[in-house]
Amino acid sequence: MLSRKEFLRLTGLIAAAAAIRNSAGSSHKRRRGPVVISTWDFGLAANAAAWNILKNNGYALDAVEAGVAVPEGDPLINSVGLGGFPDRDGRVTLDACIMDENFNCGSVACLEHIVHPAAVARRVMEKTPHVMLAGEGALRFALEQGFKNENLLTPEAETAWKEWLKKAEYDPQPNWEINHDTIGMLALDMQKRLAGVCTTSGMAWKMHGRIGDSPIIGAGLYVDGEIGAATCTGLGEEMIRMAASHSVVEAMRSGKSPQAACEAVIKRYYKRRGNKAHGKQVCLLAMDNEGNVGAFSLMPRFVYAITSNGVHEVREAGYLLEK
Ligand code: SD4
Repeated sequence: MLSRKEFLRLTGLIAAAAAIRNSAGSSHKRRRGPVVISTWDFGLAANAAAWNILKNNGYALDAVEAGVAVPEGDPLINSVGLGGFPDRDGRVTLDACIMDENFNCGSVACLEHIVHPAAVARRVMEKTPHVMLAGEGALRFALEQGFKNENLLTPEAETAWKEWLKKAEYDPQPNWEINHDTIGMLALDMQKRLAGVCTTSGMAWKMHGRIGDSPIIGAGLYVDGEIGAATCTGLGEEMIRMAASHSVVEAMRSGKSPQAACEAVIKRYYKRRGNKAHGKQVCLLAMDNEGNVGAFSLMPRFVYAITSNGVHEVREAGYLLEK
């Protein structure tokens, strides 16, 4: 676990990185040893948990599951797991998926009452013949698997929801507003196995039953152990339209670096969506099977956490549009 002092020192790196608008986010140097990256600065604490597994020659899949369990269990994070902001009916519904290096994958969507949806997604992958379970069926499966039924709506989230109800305006904002921030995490272990996970409470005040990109294999997450992996954060509807994570992996397959792949996918999205893309945030994070990483977003302020060689950093990604 990072101490608070260490955390503040690390997050201070954001300011330095922000000065270099388009150069950050890329690393074409070949890395040795394990690497873990995750979306946003809360990824630092998640990476630290994943790193404890990776540095001891652990499995990338175990590392990503353990990593995202940190924000999932943190009631102060309003966009993932416990304490996530609810939908417009006051229900906290979670989306998550997980994928290993060999196309094994599992997913849960619109799951209520379970703090760790990513762990449930892994059970779907390992214990069922299916890839995806949703809603009531996902909850029933989680309970059968021994997960605890808990109230995920914290007093703080309930107060925020009641405040929202006064006007009840549904206005998805880019991610520097507090209403949505997903954690997507990608890891490469010492044996060069790749894995990824994506977990979220989705957009605050969404319609009940709305499912974002985060539990959708190919949209919120995609892993191909022979090529690389990608994950996303931002407005899920936009990521689904462009099959974002799969598109990034396919761009890497065609020879692009992780950075070039993220940039190409964002540019294509913007070219095709034009004005409809304005005001919407779309953020991509990628790693190839050598541990080189890339990140790029449509609009500014996408940051991600990276840990390699035991060094934890937050970097700001390059972006296409000022606003
Ligand atoms: C969703 N993609 O449910 C998620 C939210 C998110 O930064 O990533 N926010 O649309």
